[in-house]
Amino acid sequence: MMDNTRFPENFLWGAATSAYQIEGSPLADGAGPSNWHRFCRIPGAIHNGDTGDVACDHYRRWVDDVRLMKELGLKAYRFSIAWSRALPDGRGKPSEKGLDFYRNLADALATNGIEPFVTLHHWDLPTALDDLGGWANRDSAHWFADYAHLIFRALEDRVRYWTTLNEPWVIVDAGYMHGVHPPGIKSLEKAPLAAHNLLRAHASAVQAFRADGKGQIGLVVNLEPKYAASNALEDAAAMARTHAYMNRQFLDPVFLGAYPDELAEIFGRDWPRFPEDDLKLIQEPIDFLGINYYTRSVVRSDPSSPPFYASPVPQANAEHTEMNWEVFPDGLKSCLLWVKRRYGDVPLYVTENGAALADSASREGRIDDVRRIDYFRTHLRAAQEAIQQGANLKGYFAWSLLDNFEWACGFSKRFGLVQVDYATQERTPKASGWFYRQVIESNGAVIWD
Ligand code: IFM
Repeated sequence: MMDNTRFPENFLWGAATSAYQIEGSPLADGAGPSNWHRFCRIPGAIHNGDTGDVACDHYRRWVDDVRLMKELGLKAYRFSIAWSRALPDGRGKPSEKGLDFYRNLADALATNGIEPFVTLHHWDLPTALDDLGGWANRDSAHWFADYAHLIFRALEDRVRYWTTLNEPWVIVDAGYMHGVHPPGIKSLEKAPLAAHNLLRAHASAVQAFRADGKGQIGLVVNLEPKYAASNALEDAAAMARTHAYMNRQFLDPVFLGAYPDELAEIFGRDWPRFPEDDLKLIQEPIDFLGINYYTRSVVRSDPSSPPFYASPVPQANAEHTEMNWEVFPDGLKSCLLWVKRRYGDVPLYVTENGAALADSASREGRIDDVRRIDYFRTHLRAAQEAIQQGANLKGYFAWSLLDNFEWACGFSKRFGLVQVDYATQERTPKASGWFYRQVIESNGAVIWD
């Protein structure tokens, strides 16, 4: 009989980060600039004019950071590769120094018994490729497959878990629909092209992996359950449109071979006719799915708000994080079970989950982030309930190991298990970091205390 207070045996407990958010030294050792390096220089683009030029200085402090992971008892570490460190121009000649950074990191993780869980692309595209149209250019699928192949070969003996893209929906929605991330475009025409090319890129990289890669490979999506504000038909239809756009746009093609019909309705005459062969390619089977979960949203019909004709309904009485995201643990359970119902019994990982909160230190310097502990506790309970109801969940990664550069919000939001003092780069594990160590040590039992 399964012990209901623990997670399955060999459950992979980890924490996650991404390259641009923590590394700093973006041009060191011959690396090329990325789209984020350039975007941060646009006046007004990033809160407070912050940049990833230093961030957590992880590029120079990675040895200490691995020691910290060990101290926190992590079994796995999810990090991403900066494409323009490996290939300064995005294509062509690789940089051995850039590749060595990740080889050394993976070796140090192995020495400390920590499983590397590698993301190939977490939003930082080389500017050389951005200049060619980025993900709106059909060739991006080939650029990505070649880059992926290079990384598979460089790290093949060191890495067993791979993911292609992190949150392609955010790349498209923030970068090509609303222009608040690079490339800063607002285009109903380019957004579906970028989404489609991201899926082609993902599948082409999986094919390259099948040719000679070792281990397992998956895709990471961010899911946010949508609830209708009322039983009215218009609200249900508004909910279905936002659900199709955010949650089904990437998963339906991968698992079912077709885009949701609602997308053609949303994009109207800008919705392209995609070649059948592309949809076959996109169905290339994956070994697991990574789900990033933070919140839910409640929506209502809104005739004044094209192209979705839907608006979010604020939940005034609910608890919210500093991102103004509602704390809604049950949504994690819903997502895990929804994926199983709709797409089948694919192995799942929660590849990100966490809360941005305004932490304050006690006079002795302790950071008693009880609200973050509560966030982890309630979300892990929801994850365990999902497992009991049949979700094939294999691991969980807290977002994030360190406070870091939160994209357009700069350094104003703190998600870390470990506090970073950006003036001195001093790292201080928060109470949530020590709590998470107990979670790992007890294989989840402490979440019920
Ligand atoms: O910081 C981000 C991360 O890069 C992608 N997922 C959501 C996190 C919090 O916004």
